[in-house]
Amino acid sequence: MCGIVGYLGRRPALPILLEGLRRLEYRGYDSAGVALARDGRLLVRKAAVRVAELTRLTANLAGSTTGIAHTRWATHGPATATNAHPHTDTGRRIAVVHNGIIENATELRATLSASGVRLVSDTDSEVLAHLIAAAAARGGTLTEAVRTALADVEGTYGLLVLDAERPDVLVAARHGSPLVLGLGDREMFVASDLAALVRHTQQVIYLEDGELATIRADGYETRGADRPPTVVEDVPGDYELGGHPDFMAKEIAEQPEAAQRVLRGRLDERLGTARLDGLRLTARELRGIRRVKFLGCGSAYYAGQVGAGLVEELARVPADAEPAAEFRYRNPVVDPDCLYIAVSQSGETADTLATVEELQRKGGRVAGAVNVVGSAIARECDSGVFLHAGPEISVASTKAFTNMTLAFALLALTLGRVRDLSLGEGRRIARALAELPERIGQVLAEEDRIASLAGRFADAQHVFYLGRVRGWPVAREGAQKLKEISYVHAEAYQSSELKHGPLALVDAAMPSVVLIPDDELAVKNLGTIEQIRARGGPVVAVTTTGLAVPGAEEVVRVPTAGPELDPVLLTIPLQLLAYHTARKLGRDIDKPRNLAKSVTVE
Ligand code: HGA
Repeated sequence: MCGIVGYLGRRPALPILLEGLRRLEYRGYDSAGVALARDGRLLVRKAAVRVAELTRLTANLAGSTTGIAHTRWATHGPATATNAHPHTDTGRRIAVVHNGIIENATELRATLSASGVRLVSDTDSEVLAHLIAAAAARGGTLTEAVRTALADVEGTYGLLVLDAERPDVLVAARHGSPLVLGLGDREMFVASDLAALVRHTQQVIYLEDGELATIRADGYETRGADRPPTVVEDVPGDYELGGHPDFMAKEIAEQPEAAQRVLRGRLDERLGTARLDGLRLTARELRGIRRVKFLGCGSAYYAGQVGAGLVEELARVPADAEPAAEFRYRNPVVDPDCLYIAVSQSGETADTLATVEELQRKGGRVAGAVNVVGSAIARECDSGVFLHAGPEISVASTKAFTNMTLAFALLALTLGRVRDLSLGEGRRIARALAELPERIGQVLAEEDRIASLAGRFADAQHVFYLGRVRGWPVAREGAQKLKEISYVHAEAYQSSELKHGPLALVDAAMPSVVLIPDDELAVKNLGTIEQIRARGGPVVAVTTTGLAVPGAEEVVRVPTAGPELDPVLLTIPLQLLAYHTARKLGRDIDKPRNLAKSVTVE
């Protein structure tokens, strides 16, 4: 999605802005631009180009210490130079960069046009520049002008405003789209994402929703209460490849350490339980929970489905997962005894955030399962579980997905142990969880062998991913991974559904990946392989060591962590299969077409 960077201080702004945009490239974008204030004028360069090209286009723009910059992911109007941000008013006094959607843009455009303003772009965002310029022309501070203009605006925004006549100030406003201020030494940074800041400062202020900040080189002001800066843990290396060919490879490889981080300090092997202090629930309150519902989008939803299985299995509490947007729009019946878990890597997913707000309006109890500390969902839910996966840059989720499933295993264990899960069983699960990071490392050690299978998928038009019960969410996540980064059509089905329709598609050209956890359903899964083989379909079985899998042409094995936790391990080879298929096809792995990392628009 779009990225915003701003700088105000004692150094030349341009290199800092461009470097910031480069750090935000991973989010996906189609055009880029920058505006600087110099000698009372705005210098603007923008085009439907990559940041490297923008750097060439701006080579002659030096000499300003204040500026704003943007990478656009179009929602209104095609990716052209005119539609790229920053947008300016007709007099070129005000420049704005905007993330989000102005919902009443059509009406505002009509009103502006009627008053003689000539709009030059197709975007919703341009109206902001004209409205702010009109307010600024009436006098007062830039902050007042922005506030006045926003009173007429409906929709979502992360907004940063530059006034050519007042280069000592920037104004930032947030409503539904994240913005974070970075505090430097006589310099201030602004960005939509920490990635653009951590090279310069570890001290940040997350703007609250509805907040408007006046930023000067020596600090910032808002109407909100003073708050101490958050000290971020991320370091610049988190945003660098460190010898890996791309971020997805790096993030897959990081999973053993990432898994250790989500478990650290939360497992009690002696008492066979876990501690999730961030949930802020006493044992009695945990016992009072009668249902658990996971809400997320894409991989976060599939991780929630793994979580729901674990909660039902270990705690015998009814649980399910649902796409956050579906839940929100069907006027849900909110159950006061249900624990709702909002799952999001970025913590900024617009659909999930809106779901949290809907739940809170209806008196639901909602906790976050979020990777980014300080993100909107993390702040909106006053309780939750941080995923501690570290920054995830690649659009396709890997380590965050794994950490989601592990966090949910901890939740299931906690809920189980305040109910009927015995000490012995609790200890078995806790031990298996403690060993999981090492087991993940063992799966990763098989990468070359798994990579050798990728050719089968690279040549295929369509691939089935099949699983039942514990294997079903794994199959869904596997299919999702393949389609999003390789663009090979992949569909997941419950193995039991195959013969009720999809089997008609199976032939020699359609490979199937069959998930076979070593559980009581293994025999049934072996039967699924037979059904496919009888129709000439090639089969890659993904299973645990020790289980004989006759019939499959290829077998990928993972060490077992016990039937309950095997889904976590079975996911890892599917990440590698998707990754190596995408590599064989020469795809842009970290930035697949049409997708963005954190989906901050509806
Ligand atoms: N609506 C604006 C900004 C889009 C956006 O925030 N994408 O993530 C536009 O289309 O320019």
